[in-house]
Amino acid sequence: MNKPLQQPSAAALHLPEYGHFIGGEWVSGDSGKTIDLLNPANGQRLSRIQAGNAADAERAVQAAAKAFTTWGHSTPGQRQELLLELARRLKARMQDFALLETLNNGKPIREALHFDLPTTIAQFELFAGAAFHLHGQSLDYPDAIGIVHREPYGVVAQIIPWNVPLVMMATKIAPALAAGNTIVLKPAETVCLSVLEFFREVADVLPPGVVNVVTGYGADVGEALVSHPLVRKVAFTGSIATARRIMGYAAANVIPQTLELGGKSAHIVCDDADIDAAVEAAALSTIFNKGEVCIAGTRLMLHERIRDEFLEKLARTLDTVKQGDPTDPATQIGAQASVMQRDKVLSYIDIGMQEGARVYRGGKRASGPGLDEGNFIEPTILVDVDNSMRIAQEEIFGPVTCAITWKDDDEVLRMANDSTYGLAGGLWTRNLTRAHRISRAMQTGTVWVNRYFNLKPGMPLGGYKQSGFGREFCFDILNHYTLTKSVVINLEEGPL
Ligand code: TXE
Repeated sequence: MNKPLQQPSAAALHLPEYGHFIGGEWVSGDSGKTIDLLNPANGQRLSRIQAGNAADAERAVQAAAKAFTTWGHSTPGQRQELLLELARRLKARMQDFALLETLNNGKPIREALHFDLPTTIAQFELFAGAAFHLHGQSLDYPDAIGIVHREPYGVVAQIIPWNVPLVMMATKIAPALAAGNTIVLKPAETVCLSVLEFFREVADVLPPGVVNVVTGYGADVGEALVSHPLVRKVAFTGSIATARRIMGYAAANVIPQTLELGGKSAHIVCDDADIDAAVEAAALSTIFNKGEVCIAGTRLMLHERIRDEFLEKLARTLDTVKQGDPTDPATQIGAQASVMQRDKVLSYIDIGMQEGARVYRGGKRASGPGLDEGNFIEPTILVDVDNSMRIAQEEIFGPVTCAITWKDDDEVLRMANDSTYGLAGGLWTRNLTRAHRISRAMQTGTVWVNRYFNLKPGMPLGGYKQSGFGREFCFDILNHYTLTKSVVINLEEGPL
């Protein structure tokens, strides 16, 4: 981990100005306008992308619709081979892709290399395996045979955010491709360098039009895509506010959606927990991807008997965290992905102070050599937090952990479930009965017991309540990218 990496510099990668990727070709946008992609660690421009509009979205949807006439009849073997080749191409240039993710998003290179890239590759490998397992069904009746076919939808629109762009891209396109759909993908306008470079890398292996990428602002491209009459399904990861808009656009053609909308996850530490391990997990949950993580355990619920010891150890751990140049392999926390996101996080810390919370560690912009030009925020612990405060109810999406104290299991469960979100959660206890009882009662899509962020390929990930619907990272998502068709063949001869 501490060995210096042989990284090419951004300049050595010869980053072009990226066009839209439509019908297998790189094309300029209709508007002629571009958007700068920035390095959040120093504000410097890395590249430019097209500021797309409805005309670009139209072109991309038409290309996807045309491609579906053949890709919709592809064999499982063709789909499996394509997905494996996408994984191979990522592996072959792993360090380049990790570097691009780091440069544009601000995440530490060690995370890009050891989390983002392996997780992205795993999605392609997982769904390559699934291509042969889209089974239909047959049902026998005395007078008929019923066949349930499983068919792709057709053109799917997928809109992804900026926090883990490669992971999001793979999570969306791998199952949709495995199921035989064609795709128009819209990455986030602030962070999409790695995704565009990935399509440059794989342009020669993707049949034209099977995956199209249109860049630009959500309102300009997103609405046109989601409300297009040829689009049969939408998948989105982002904010609840934008999801509500997307649900509105999708209503025009009554099309289904898969939505992953963030969280405010409870990370519960009982008085019988392995404290040191839980402290490590809480520290990681605070700093991982600078807190721009939908599944982070941002509501740290500490039993009153261990609260003081826990906070002291957590603060000491965060004091040792190395913050700075995200491309340095020793860096553990980088820069917030955009100025907007940095300011949002700082404004929530202010809101917390007004609500009566107290800063226990951090609480402001990080300063010092190499930090002043970037969007760096100190790892922050807020204490005296009540679960009803805005800082405990709303997604801050930064390196800010809100500590809440509790006395008994019923109380902590009430608080954990008192949230409009329900994406993930954590629980630390050595008592097996308590582990089962509390995890079963938590209203959330995932609960990790005695290790946070314990993501396993194949385990469903998705939300309860306003964290959205649909389960990704697992074969269940294939049901979201396919329709069933029931064919009933009569076996009786003669008139009724
Ligand atoms: O999200 P948006 P933003 C949360 C997190 C963050 C907040 C705001 O709390 O601070 O959302 O982030 C596209 N029609 N999450 O403003 O707007 C947009 O271009 C169609 C949680 O970046 O939801 C981008 O591609 N598309 C989260 C994508 O939606 C539209 C990850 C996400 O942007 C659109 C990110 C429109 N009208 C943010 N407007 C998670 N669940 O992990 C925007 N978009």
